[in-house]
Amino acid sequence: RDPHSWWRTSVVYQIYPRSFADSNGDGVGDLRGIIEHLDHLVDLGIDVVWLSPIYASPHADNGYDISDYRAIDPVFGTLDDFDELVEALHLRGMRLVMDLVVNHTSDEHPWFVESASGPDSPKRDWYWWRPPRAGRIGGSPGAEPNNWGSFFSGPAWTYDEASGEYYLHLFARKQPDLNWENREVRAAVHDVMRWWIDRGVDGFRMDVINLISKHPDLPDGPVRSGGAYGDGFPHYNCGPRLHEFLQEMHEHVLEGHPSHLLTIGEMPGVTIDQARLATDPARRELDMVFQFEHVSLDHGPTGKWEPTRTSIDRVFDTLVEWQEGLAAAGWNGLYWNNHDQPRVVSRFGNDREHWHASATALATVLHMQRGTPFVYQGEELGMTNMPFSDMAELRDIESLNHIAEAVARGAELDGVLAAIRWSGRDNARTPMQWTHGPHAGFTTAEPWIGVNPNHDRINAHDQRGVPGSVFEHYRALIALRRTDRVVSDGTFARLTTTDPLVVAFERRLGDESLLVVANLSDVPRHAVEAPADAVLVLRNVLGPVTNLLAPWEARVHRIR
Ligand code: ISL
Repeated sequence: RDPHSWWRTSVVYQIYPRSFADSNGDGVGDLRGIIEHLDHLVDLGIDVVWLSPIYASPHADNGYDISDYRAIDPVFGTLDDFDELVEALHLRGMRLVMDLVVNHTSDEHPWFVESASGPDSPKRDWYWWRPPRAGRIGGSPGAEPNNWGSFFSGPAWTYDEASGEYYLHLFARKQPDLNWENREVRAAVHDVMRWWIDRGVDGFRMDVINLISKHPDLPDGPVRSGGAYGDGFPHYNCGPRLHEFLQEMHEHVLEGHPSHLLTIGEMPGVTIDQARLATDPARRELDMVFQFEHVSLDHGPTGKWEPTRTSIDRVFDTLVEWQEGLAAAGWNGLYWNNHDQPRVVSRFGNDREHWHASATALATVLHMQRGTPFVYQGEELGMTNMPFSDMAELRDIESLNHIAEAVARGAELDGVLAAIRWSGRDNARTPMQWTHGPHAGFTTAEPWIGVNPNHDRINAHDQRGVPGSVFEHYRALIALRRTDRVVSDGTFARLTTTDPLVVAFERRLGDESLLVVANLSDVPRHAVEAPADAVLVLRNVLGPVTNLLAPWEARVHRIR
């Protein structure tokens, strides 16, 4: 096979280092903790590890605010630890993908410090500085250069007294946006990428890369009734020069590498058409993107803090649209979870009565699709959302800012907390559950965020090598992708069913095919019949195979 398309048969495991494993007893996960647990990834059959940011950072947003792109934050270890990790992964046949966070830096990055030193700074133009709105006094309410809100509450602008100007930050005020219009900025990013490639990394997951090209006029966005800010999204999502910037990066940094550097663009809000443009190999931009449609269906009209129930068949419909939309050109990044999303078994499954079956059914439906599956740490154990009961247990800046803003607006704290329990990012960030012992075996100290009390029944120790466990089901799914080319290369076709909660699809390559059938509900339902000569290759529940599917039963049949 073509050595350049290794990524088409790979499964990626995302590590959120802060919450994975603490080796030095300070309550925070670190690089040596990862090195000590590589056997877990080997057992699972992982090909690629994606590390959330480990660079020097003030940690306003847990490392997505970088103050030095060429240094490891001491809380995670040293460059020596990093080199050792790369070597250890490569030795085991795994690759490493780094998080590239270059839509913004930390406000403590020397580039921004220099830029903020005054309007004459040679780096002034590296960020988006603008005077107050005409006729307004800087720093007064409504004087911001435009009406955009930040993703993390409040306006997208912060006033700088010294220069009398504002700087743009689509995220927290400690995350100023880089100005990609400036070619020096792009060259500096390319340099950072080359530096890590020279150190042996195998690719990049690019944070909110669809936001790097802003409409240079920064126009106001529409304000929804009752809303405090305008929606700037149309002016910076997949902006005018996005594809040019991605092609330039490809040409200057990625092309000509002896193997193939894996690139994954995180693109909240991206449409199928935009994703196809970004991932069509002929256009030389990215290998795949993370889209967000299927994880936005339970957001209400004002977003994630107004969660609504969605039905799982809508979620599946959406994934099918992406399968079909990227079938001819482009490639899907497949995921249920990451460090920003609530846990899938709690969100779309049933983490009470059907915890095991729903976790494994959802895994089956995702992993049998065409694309590259991502497993987020703990997902392979069926880790669940956290029963946060008090604000003091939360750590995420997005949630904390939202509470402050909502309460100031007069909202009841209980209602706000209920929404956070459903949608909050800290659900994904509780420590990895290694054992049923103290702190789930994550640390010997007080962990930086509380451990989920259910680690007494959900943990790696009780699942690895135990037939029928969630872990072993993930292992089997990953193994099937390795051994069966129809899983990686086959076409995808949805099969119509009379029952919307029973989903079915076929993967086909030449005259081999797989039939995937799943009951995505809490009650038994009629199965889609497989041909008489079909062989059952994978199933997530025990008991005789009948024409009824048990609650959340999933079956994979091979048909020749
Ligand atoms: O979870 C979200 C907020 O509701 C998402 O919109 C998220 O902010 C978005 O997916 C971008 O995420 C990435 O960039 C952020 C960082 O906080 C996230 O952790 C990261 O994955 C800013 O760097």
